[in-house]
Amino acid sequence: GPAPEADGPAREWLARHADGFGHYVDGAFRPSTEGGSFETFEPATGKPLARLASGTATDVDAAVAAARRAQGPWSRLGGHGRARHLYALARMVQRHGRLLAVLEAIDNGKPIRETRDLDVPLVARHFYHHAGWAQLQESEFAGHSPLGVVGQIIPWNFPLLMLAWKIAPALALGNTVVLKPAEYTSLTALLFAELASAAGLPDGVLNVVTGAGETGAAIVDHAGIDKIAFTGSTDVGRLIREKTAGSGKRLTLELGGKSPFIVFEDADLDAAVEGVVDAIWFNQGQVCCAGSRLLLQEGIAPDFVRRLKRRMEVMRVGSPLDKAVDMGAIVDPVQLRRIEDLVAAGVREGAVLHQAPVQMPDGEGSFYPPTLLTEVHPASIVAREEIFGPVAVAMTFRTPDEAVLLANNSRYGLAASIWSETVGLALDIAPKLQAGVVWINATNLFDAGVGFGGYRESGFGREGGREGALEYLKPNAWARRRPREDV
Ligand code: TXE
Repeated sequence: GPAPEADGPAREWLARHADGFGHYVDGAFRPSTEGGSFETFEPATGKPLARLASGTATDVDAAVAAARRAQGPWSRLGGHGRARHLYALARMVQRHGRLLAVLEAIDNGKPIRETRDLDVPLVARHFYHHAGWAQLQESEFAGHSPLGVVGQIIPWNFPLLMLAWKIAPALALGNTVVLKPAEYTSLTALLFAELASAAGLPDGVLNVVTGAGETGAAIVDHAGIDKIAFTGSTDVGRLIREKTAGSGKRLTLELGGKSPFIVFEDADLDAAVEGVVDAIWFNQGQVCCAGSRLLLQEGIAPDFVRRLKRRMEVMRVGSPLDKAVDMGAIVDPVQLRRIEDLVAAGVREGAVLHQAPVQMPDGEGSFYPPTLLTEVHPASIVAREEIFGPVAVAMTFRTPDEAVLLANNSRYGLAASIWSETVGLALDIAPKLQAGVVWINATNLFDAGVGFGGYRESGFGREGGREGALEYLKPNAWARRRPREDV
């Protein structure tokens, strides 16, 4: 196969920070006020990777104060002025794309092929897209103003992409940010902050405070924050909703999913098999909108499962820096254990386990093979719970109506994917699915211009496009007294 991706520059960057990272507040890195820190590990090897500062309420307070000072000038810069900065951030991501892609692969465990060809290009595109909204702000959103200081808490499955989804619209529309990356994967956010300073982003516009759940809670509780935007687990989302109720803070939540992937008898089965690969084995299945519930029409179910098992046999699991692998490592041993426990529970409840005999890397890395569970009962735990790993669960249906019922039999409502060569059938089913996004003969497509988000326990609010922009603005009902000559 091809030579592994060169990781020299990323390792050198890490070595320069061997003494540990601080929080990025007001344009510079600062140690944690109480000196607390924690270690992170490389998912593919289990080896220590970096030492990060644990953010306290005092650290959050300093970040909020810096963001508050910066917000007036940032807002007064106007849409065109801010667009210049967003274009600069987009170009900066492209210029340092290789370094960011390698660091993301090392820190998260996802394959370099994905970070290089998807995460990083989508990040750049998100900033370009939102530079456009900044330029259009005065004309498109007349009568709206920025919210102020926003607190943003992101997960570990797409560390840099979730940073972009959060900060690009917030900054474009005149807000300033206090961002907390996930504790497993904070490195690309810290590198981004370092690069943003060098690219001339004014101090205090973006602040990054690292730490675990307590640091996130300190952001949620801070009285000086005007909005919380959260992506993560449904449990933490619920807690944040309770805590912010009545606080006056705006809130958007992007939470879990258990998205249906519906294959009708007349589907292009080869295309649908590739769709499953993308739906559930992309990013090791750690995707909020992963097509994790495979709903197969009875007539093709045995054939489809046969084809899928053959496809599983040629999946390659290995080092994230190997350019030929399809799947890298699971982000952390805790998550790996969660996947193993859920699969074991599924088997106890009667599901049949299919794991291809793919070669797994040696050593202490957190790897898990591509997995399929069949004979899954719709009421069983693996049919209901988000596994957040490379595990598809298959069920069958007879009629289109039954497919809709089964698809909607979930507390979530993030995404859905329909596979059929009959356009009339697909278009009939699509609006009946309770999902924030429905793909037809496709899956996992993202566009900076299209609002992404869920219903029900998948959360509320949209990210991307016009709807996403409005989540960072407030409407003003005001009128100026007209001078006499206007009357
Ligand atoms: O999520 P958490 P975890 C799901 C997925 C996964 C499970 C657990 O099923 O297996 O959640 O993952 C911060 N106040 N998803 O435990 O804890 C935390 O530090 C404020 C789906 O890692 O929700 C991190 O920055 N913040 C999901 C962020 O919340 C708090 C992506 C997300 O971590 C906090 C991730 C608190 N009390 C997990 N506690 C998706 N929809 O994509 C934690 N955090």
